[in-house]
Amino acid sequence: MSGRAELIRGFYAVIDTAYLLPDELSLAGSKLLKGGASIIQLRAKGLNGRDLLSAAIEIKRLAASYGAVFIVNDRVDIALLSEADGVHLGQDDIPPLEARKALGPNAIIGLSTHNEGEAKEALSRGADYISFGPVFATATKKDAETPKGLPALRKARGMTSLPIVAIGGITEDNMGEVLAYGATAVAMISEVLLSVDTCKKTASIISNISKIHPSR
Ligand code: 3NM
Repeated sequence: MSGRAELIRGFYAVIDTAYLLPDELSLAGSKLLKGGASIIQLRAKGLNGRDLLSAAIEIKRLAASYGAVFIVNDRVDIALLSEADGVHLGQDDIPPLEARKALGPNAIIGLSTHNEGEAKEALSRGADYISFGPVFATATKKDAETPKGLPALRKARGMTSLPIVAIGGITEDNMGEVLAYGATAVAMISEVLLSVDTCKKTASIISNISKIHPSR
């Protein structure tokens, strides 16, 4: 397990090709970072390897200049080549322990979970943090499972000592409840990327999280 997992808390930003064209990815990264994001994941389903790697290298450079953590979704190869801080893996992706062999002991490795059993197993599978979702209904992930709800998030909290990034339908309005039910961090995609001003929205979310939960 990486000692850097404690960096996973508060607002977890995601740059997603669900809402951005390939040439908009790094600009979105700058806006999120200017707004104060300290964790940024690049989630680019369907982007070819060449374009994905070049976006990852650029966003890693930007994130590093702000001292922010940069995580690549799914792709261990792109995480390695872009010198990302970590990778976020689905249940059916390369297993976390195998990803660690490639990325090394300091890599921050996240694992998507959708039920109590997956949350419980994540630590022994080598994850540094888990995501749990979808907490609420989401239009962003087409194959998302049915919403799990806040009580399921609380149960997942009871199953693991790892940081939990809640995801799915989270907004600035409901994030306080999500944190109260045990999330260590809140991931929001459409709420931020579809907002009129991504930078201001990010700053507002971060300022509100620190008011609700000064420790996050
Ligand atoms: N993963 P939004 S839900 C990428 O349940 C993703 O694991 C999920 O997008 C999971 O903040 C989701 O726009 C989409 O609802 C989250």
